[in-house]
Amino acid sequence: MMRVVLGQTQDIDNEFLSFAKQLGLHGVQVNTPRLPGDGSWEYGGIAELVEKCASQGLELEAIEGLPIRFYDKVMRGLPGRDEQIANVAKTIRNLGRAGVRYLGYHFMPLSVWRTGNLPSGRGGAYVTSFDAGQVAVAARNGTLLISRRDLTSEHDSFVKGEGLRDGSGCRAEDLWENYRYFATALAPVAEQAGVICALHPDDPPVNELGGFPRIINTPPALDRAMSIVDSPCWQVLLCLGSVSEMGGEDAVLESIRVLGGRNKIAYVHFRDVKGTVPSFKECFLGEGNFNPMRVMAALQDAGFDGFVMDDHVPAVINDTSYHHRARAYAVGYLQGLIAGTESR
Ligand SMILES: [Mn+2]
Repeated sequence: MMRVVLGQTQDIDNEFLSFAKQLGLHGVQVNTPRLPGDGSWEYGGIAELVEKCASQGLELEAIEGLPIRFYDKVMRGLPGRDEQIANVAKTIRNLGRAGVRYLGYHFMPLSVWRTGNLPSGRGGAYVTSFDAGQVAVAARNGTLLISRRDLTSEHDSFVKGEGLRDGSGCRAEDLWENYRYFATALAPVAEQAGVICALHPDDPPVNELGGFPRIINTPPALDRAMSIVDSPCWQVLLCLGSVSEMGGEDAVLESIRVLGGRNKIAYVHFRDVKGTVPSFKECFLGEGNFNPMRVMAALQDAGFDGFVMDDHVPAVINDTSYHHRARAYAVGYLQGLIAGTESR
């Protein structure tokens, strides 16, 4: 049975857990938690988080957002990558031992970029946007938004920056080779630990940003990434927002059909945008590129029976930095979709 999980917080406290219970949920996710450990997360810190959730009757379903500094050399193929891989393996084993089933990660050393955050959403809601044609200007003006949860202490994960430049000369095929190295080393560890490593697609899914290639940027690329190792513990964190940015509803339905058919959907970020690369902006569910009901039905028809969750949400009036109001709207929307889908 599909279910909804609440997440995208960096800190799990009792208020967050109460909010999840008030929304009628049984599980939560945490993104880039501040856990003890240098280069890896220690068992004790993970177990404490799991216990904190369990004490409120909630399951910690997933941890995502492996800090970029844990595996930047792996992504870039630099000396020191084997040491980082050994540390990621340690993290995976600690997660498994603590009973966390999913580790979400991405393969973008330069992270998520946006060129705008304006009250241009429905009713004046603040939404972020990306326009490839604006990147150079935003970088020059210092208004480029770069998501670095590992560097900020705010719920809003974006930091303003002049844009990162990468002069390593890494080409797309080099990055694919680095991904192959990463996957080949860690899939067996994940299997042994009983943890599913879940790859988040690139956001924005363009070919290059800051002089560095992006490779997980089309539905076939996701399929390719899943063909590198043959392991039930190597799956996709299907961010529908990122896939919608690639090609709207067609891309979303294709990825659900192809990945779902291979049992490669770990869990789902259920959000949408208006427009596709090179230019899109975020929005509320139901006004974006895809029909949410068709997409939820496609997930069910593909045999997916895991969890879907909130991701980025527009900022509405008087909301908190965590966006409780907008998240409650998204969660309620998803619960309604699931109820509707299952009563077909
Ligand atoms: Mn996402």
